[in-house]
Amino acid sequence: MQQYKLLINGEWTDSSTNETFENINPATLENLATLQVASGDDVNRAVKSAWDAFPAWSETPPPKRAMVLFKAARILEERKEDLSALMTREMGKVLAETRGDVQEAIDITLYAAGEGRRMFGETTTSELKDKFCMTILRPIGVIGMITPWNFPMAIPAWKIMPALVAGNTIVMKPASDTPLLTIKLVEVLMEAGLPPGVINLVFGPGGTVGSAIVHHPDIRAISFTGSLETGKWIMGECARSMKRVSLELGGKNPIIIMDDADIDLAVEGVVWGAFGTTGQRCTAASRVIVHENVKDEFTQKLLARTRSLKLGDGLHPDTDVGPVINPSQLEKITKYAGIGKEEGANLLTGGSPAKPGLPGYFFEPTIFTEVDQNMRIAQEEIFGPVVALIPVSGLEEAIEVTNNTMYGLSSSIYTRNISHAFKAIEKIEAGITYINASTIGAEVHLPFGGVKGTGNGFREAGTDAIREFTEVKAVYVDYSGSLQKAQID
Ligand code: UN1
Repeated sequence: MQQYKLLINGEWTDSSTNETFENINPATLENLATLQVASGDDVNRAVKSAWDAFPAWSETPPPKRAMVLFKAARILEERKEDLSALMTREMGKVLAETRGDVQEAIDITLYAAGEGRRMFGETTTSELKDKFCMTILRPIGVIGMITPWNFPMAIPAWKIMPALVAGNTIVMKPASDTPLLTIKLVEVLMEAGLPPGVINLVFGPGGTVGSAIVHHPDIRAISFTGSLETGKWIMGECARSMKRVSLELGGKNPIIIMDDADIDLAVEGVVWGAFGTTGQRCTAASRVIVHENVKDEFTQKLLARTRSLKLGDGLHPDTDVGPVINPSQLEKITKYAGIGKEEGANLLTGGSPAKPGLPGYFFEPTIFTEVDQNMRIAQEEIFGPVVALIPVSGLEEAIEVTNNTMYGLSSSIYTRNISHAFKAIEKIEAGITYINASTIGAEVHLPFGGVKGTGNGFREAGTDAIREFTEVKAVYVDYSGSLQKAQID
């Protein structure tokens, strides 16, 4: 059994605790590896190592930093199959999706590498003669990153790659359920020539290791993807030390189905959005807001498709839906199925844990119908294969229901009416709106993030990728040779 130590200054070094934790396959309960738990002192060492590496890395020209990423992308492409299979074993989702996760990591690596030659500022005029004005992008310093388990490689890569090109150094704590894929990603970067100390990895619980990162006085910014609850806590803690923080939190993502929609297409979109990744995406479709004129046809077709889904080990080619990540998630999803019943929603199918011949953590794909928009199952993020169908009588009501949530990440409308589509684009409060496509599958060259409780205004990937990890400096060059005074008549 492989045991992983902490990565500090380019070396795998023993933690100062004697504690370890296990990395478990959620389908088979096979133990894949053990990992050492970091202490506060270990986090201090990691932060020191990141600062020691900072001067040389931040002074390396961005196009040169980017060359490490181009090389890393090539290595990731060569290893895509092996990494995907390992990810399915570690995280559970089916092989087609773990290939997608690795591909997304490759895409952002190439995209961020390209940004090495596009770190544009602005140039502008001055209100004074013989004076030149511009902005430049500067690295922030040491960044603390805390990542979730549902995209074990793509989400760490969304953060790491732009931060590196921008010249920062990193202390990262990957999710305790899926550290292996982050380790593999960082190993690839080191093979590609990343200098020691530029990325440091520490492992262990959020309550101790995550907290030590959040509270560390020498970490300048935190980038976190995870739950709203933890995000709020991090933001509050960072306020005390004026630490910059970017948050990507939950979603309660709607699909609106109008009575002019292609119903078969909409059914495929809902199945993919609600049950793909076993519903464990922050972009997962968890509310279906369906026009009453097509409700019955849609519901029947959705039920038939849902019943045809096969649960199992994601490595098996026949499996459609893999396990959920761990026992506490299984318990949470089971609890929500109970809440839905108590609230008076109609449980159409599913609602219970499943045992598809494997000992792992499976839950039946679940549909509730006749859901009221204010029920807890229509408001709270369940993060499992559970979808709530809410009937509405028209577009206006559909948009009202859509926006009746504390979140605002992804959203979708199925309609053949162009004016419905554009009204939805305009009125839906969300960071992402899809027309005639599901809520999942954002591409890396567009900004990713959401409004309201989903985040704090930052976007990852896309044209904002570098912005998340840089400070803007305004520069004034006065070549008049005399004292010129702006704003003074
Ligand atoms: C997430 O669930 O946290 O758009 C990220 C998507 C993926 C990323 C999801 N590209 O569904």
